[in-house]
Amino acid sequence: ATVAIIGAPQNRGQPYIGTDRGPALLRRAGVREMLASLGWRVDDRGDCDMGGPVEAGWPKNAAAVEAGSRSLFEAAKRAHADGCLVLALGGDHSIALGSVAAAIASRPETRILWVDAHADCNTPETSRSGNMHGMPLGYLLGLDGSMGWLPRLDPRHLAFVGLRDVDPEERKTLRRLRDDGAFVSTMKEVDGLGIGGVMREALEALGFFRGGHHDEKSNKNSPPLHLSFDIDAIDPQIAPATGTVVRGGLSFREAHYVCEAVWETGALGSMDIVEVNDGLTDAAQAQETVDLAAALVVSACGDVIC
Ligand code: DIR
Ligand code: MN
Ligand code: MN
Ligand code: MN
Repeated sequence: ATVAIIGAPQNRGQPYIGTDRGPALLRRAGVREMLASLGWRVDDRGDCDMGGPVEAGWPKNAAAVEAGSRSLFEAAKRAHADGCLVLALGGDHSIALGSVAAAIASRPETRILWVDAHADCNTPETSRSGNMHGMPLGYLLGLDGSMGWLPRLDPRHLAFVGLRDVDPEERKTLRRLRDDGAFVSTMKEVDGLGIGGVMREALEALGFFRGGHHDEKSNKNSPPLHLSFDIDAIDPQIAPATGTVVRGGLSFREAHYVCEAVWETGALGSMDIVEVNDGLTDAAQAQETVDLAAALVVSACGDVIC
């Protein structure tokens, strides 16, 4: 089986320089070699063009973010058409506009697992920051118009894990999404149920059996799963090198468990790893975060002990 790696060095979806270095940092951390040693054929398709310069306006850098996401959309669709597991290396989370859209356009039943401290379902209207990395789900769900080329994400195909920093308007949106069939969980559920319980509920809500591909109850005919992993879902003590740190996040093991549980569905079709930024901490903290991000990718791609 082949994993296609696509770099999406976007920083225009949020205020800091540095997320654009994510793809290079993850490659340097050895993602490709680690995936190869798991038995994957690794097809690194290089980086997409992330669009033009910083612009004024609302939302901020709308043209560059849309253009960048659209070039990832096209590249990811080609990789899906080639039958690859599609791995998008961010970049800020605005790139999910492209990667999630490509997954849905390629296979409309795709389920989305959104692992993040944030709900990223603002719209230009509800956003207080104007930063588009807080809006990809708003656009994908069509909450306030959309973009002409974006396919529509069905809220019943969406699950959140790790939430803890959600704007007031987004809270209303989350309640509506939950009424419309999305699975919404926060760090409170991780505390209450443990990460095992949360992942079981999330994957069941999306229609998967946990551990299915080892069991008779197989996920063979299940829809594909897209994992969109924002590194800020993890506690900043463990993953400090990111732009919007929020205390009280996933532990090292909880983050790995999420990825292991995703792998064990046997349904992983695509993944994003986003929001790593080595420009905001000292070098050692940055490297720890990069190495963790790389390890999580490998975990989701089958690095299970037995
Ligand atoms: C906030 C922060 N909800 C916003 N979002 C972040 O700007 O819309 N997402 N940091 O990762
Ligand atoms: Mn995010
Ligand atoms: Mn459906
Ligand atoms: Mn986030």
